[in-house]
Amino acid sequence: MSDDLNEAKEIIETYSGFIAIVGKPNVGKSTLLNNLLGVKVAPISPKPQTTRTGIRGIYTQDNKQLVFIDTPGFHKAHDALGDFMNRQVRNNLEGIDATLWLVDLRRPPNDEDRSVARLLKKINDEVPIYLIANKVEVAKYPEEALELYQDLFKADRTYVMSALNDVKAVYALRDDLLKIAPKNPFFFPDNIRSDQSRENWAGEIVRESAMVHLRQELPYAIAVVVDEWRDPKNKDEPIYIHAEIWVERINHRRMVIGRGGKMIKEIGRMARKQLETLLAAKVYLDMEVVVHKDWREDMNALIELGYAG
Ligand SMILES: Nc1nc2c(ncn2[C@@H]2O[C@H](COP(=O)(O)OP(=O)(O)OP(=O)(O)O)[C@@H](O)[C@H]2O)c(=O)[nH]1
Ligand SMILES: [Mg+2]
Repeated sequence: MSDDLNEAKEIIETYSGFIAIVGKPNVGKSTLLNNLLGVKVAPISPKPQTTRTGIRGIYTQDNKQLVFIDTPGFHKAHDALGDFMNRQVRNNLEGIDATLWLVDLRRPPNDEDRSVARLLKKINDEVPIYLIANKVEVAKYPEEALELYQDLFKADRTYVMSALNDVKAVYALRDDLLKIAPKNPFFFPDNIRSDQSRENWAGEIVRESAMVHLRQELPYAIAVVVDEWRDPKNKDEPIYIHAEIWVERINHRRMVIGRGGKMIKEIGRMARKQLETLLAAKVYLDMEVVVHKDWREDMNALIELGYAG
């Protein structure tokens, strides 16, 4: 083969790897995913169990591609939705090239961390597992906590960071992961950042806002379906998005709407602002609160929402 041909062959050689992000609820998995990508693909909230499905976020740099899989927080399930979420974690640990195990350095490990560690022990030995010790900037005893996590499971590497604030640390992790991506064709086109439809993505932004605003059990009794998205004919007009907010009972509906519609207005305002910033366009967000009795235990409803299988 001539030198020219050798060179050409090198240029088209591609590397691509699947990387799972796992940990108990609320440790910062989705925050890390969004910051690894530099765009918001996954919802984030201060409440546990925000992420419900395995969301793929894709990062491409030259001839290398990383496919990150953000998983729901692994937890003790209490209903069919919780079972589905835990299954999403287990299923996404197959066929991967590396795992990022996130923990919250503010506290020592608890039972949920111990269940995650048991899950990690079942992963094929050849797959590297990186311990990401997160929230270091707000941890009082980071060294002591880190030691306890390291005792739980012997990871191949450890990164101590703030996924929220320390972009440099996040990018250093990303650079290391680019180095271990195996030789593979790209699994996604190089301009794609997520495998979600735009409707699903917008629904997650609305659900994120609902989770932030609602209290007690209510955030968990909500699902959002975007069933209409209309791009405007003329650029000065807004994008029209219709979102159904599902609740389990009539009294939930009352609480989501709030006195004089105050709560739904707040939820809508925050969601619309986010959508407008992320889409760099005006958005008309039309929301409707619908009662689907006990949808979290209703297999047909779970299938319709994509929370089954
Ligand atoms: N101080 C601090 N807060 C963080 C950091 N990373 C994430 N958070 C916050 O922790 C909360 C949970 O973050 P998420 O990214 O939704 O956590 P998650 O692990 O995806 O949660 P689930 O989807 O519920 O399992 C949010 O309020 C984040 O802003 C960090 O490095 N430092
Ligand atoms: Mg999450």
